[in-house]
Amino acid sequence: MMTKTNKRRTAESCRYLRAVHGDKLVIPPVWFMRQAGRYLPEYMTIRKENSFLEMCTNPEIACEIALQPIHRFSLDAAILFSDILIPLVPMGANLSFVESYGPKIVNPIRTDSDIERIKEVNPDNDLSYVLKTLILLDKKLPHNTALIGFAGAPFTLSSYWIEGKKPEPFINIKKMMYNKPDSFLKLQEKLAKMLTDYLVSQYKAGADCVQLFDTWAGVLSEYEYRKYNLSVLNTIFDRLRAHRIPTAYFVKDCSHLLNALKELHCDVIGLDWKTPLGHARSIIGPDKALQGNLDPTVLFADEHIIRAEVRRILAESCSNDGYIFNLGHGILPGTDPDKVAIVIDEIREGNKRIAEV
Ligand code: 1CP
Repeated sequence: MMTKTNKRRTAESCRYLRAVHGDKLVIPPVWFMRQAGRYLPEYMTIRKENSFLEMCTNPEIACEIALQPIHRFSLDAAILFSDILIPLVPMGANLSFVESYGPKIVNPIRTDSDIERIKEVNPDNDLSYVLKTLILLDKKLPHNTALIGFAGAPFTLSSYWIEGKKPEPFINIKKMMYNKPDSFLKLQEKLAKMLTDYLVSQYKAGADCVQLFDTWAGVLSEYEYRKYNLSVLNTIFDRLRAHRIPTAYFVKDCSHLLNALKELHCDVIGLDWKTPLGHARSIIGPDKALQGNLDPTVLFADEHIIRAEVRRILAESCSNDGYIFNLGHGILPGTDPDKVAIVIDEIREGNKRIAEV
């Protein structure tokens, strides 16, 4: 059993964890969703020699890639290098990542017997390379840099698995949800069981907090989100809370879901860029930290625009206890790393410059 329970990083040493616990910090902690990967030249150098799956399954390589943005930008948190779809492989998905196409699963889940055939996963055996990556990262990260583990949430994972590819326009998943709700819920429950075990193992291997990415759940109405998603998510968060594991949850296109998100049993809610932070705080209340929400395309604008947008978001968040700066979705391929550095500079140094004037 790969266990690392004495945490090297605590809320005392680590600004990200302080914000997760609800502390108000004058300069908020900052990290970026998808901060390792295709926009970094040092990632592309390793990528030329290896397939994406080789990179995810080799702990030394995965550790090196996760550290690349930390070395370049001194962020407040590192995130495991892996992918949300990786744990579907030991469950039985025949997954590949195809150049200029994205993920492809040639045996999608469509019928009850497909759901019956899903294999139980033992993360310590079946996903040991992920846990080894976390153990390496745990040793190498400075004490003030949090280590975030992650997984995809059940709805988002099943959207890829049922469609077999990038899920838009969500026809097959919604067809199963409407026509065979019991089968759909059975699939969600199997995923929830796997995810709970997987995230507990990630925590024991060294992660300080775990984030569930529910990228596509914004295609559900609030009614559907409550009917098909909320309680499945809360069974995961309740089990993680029983282990005292800090949890974060991100859903894109979430403006219509804020009242439901308030009811999630997690510590941090990540917001997309279309949702005003102040409005989200007024609905979600003071009990959760908020994370977000610069539009990732702002990083393609000129420097003075980027700095003004960062200041606007900081101003919106200033009354927030428990706030973590991030983008409203992942960094886009083609982003100039120097623009990422400008965002960080504005967060950390901008306040001081304004005070000096
Ligand atoms: O070809 C390559 O070089 C691989 C590109 C790549 C990378 C770098 C993929 C394929 N996944 C990843 C890593 C990854 N994915 C990370 C770790 C990197 C980091 O943040 O530092 C994380 C957290 C993810 C999460 C992920 N994967 C999400 C949720 C977050 C989000 O962006 O919404 C999703 C939806 C995926 C699916 C995925 N993985 C990769 C692709 C091309 C896709 C499909 C995206 C789509 O359907 O549009």
